[in-house]
Amino acid sequence: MSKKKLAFSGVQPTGNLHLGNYLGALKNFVSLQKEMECIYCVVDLHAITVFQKPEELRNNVLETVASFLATGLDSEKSIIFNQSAVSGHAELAWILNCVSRMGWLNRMTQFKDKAGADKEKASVGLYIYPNLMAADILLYKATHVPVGADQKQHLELSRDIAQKFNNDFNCKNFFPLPEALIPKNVSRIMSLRDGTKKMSKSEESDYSRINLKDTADEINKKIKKAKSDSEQIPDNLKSLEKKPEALNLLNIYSEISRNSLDKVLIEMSGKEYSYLKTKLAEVLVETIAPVGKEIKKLLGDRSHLEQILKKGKQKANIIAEENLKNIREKVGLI
Ligand code: AQP
Repeated sequence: MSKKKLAFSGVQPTGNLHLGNYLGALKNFVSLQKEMECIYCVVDLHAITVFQKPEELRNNVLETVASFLATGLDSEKSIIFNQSAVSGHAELAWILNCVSRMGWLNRMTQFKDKAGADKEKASVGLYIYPNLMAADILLYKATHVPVGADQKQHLELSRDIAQKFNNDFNCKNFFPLPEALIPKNVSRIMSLRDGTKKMSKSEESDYSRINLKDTADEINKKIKKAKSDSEQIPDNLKSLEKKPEALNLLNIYSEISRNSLDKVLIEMSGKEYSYLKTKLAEVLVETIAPVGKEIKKLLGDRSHLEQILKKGKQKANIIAEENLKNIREKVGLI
């Protein structure tokens, strides 16, 4: 087995990227560039498992690339491309559909959440989404996958699929078992309106999230309106157990201000949440508003973004084709 470390991760072009995507995934993408070869993919085939308007999808792909660059990804260091441009993703997904088991997919909680009450009406693509995710990762024989906590179950499935493929085709260690890299305290940033739901692009209320494109004014307004708590800030985590909104704000402040949660609790204990909100808005404006400006600037030159995708596609395709050749051979495809 090759010992080379390789990171792969994907982001769906389904709307404005937000603080959850940034803290849960993108921030890690950037730091990994110093440690290993990295492949970051705009997963448009995943996006269409739920209907997307074609024109919006095209724009969202470019906007996701702009967000990658604005948060610090370097297209010289990392391979940046869109999933549908490398057909090997779809081909390997089909092969893995035949390796993966119905029982495994039936346990996936994201399908249950996204399909909602009427599962009969969900697309087949949404159901087999985790197999495509396994194909994304295994196509490059990635060893590390930086993701938020919501993707943990899918990643475990990718490992099971890799293991079963290696067993079925008698090729021990052919696919490395990919390791999830999930940040500790910010693996699941919650909605600003409901601390039991994760911050999400598809949540209807824009006040539930901080978008990377938000202006200083919008950030200030959203943090001011964020749900918190009527009591004073406690000095310990135990007292926050039943206060998910308050804990979420403290967690975000801790991460953005680069102080441990313990230190933040010492700084904040006994104070009103309005004090925390003022401080939080300050650090968020400092960190996120420049990212938003950069995204807007980058979107002014679409051909530059298209060029990055084109170059990334060429590089990704070389690795994918080489691996696919071996995969086809293992499976017995001529
Ligand atoms: N709230 C979150 N906290 C921490 N990490 C998060 N991620 C997403 N939301 C949070 C991580 O961001 C990466 C890209 O996610 P995605 O856009 O591909 O899909 P998603 O997880 O389905 O994100 P959304 O915002 O909830 O999109 P929609 O609304 O379209 O379903 C992943 O690594 C994810 O873990």
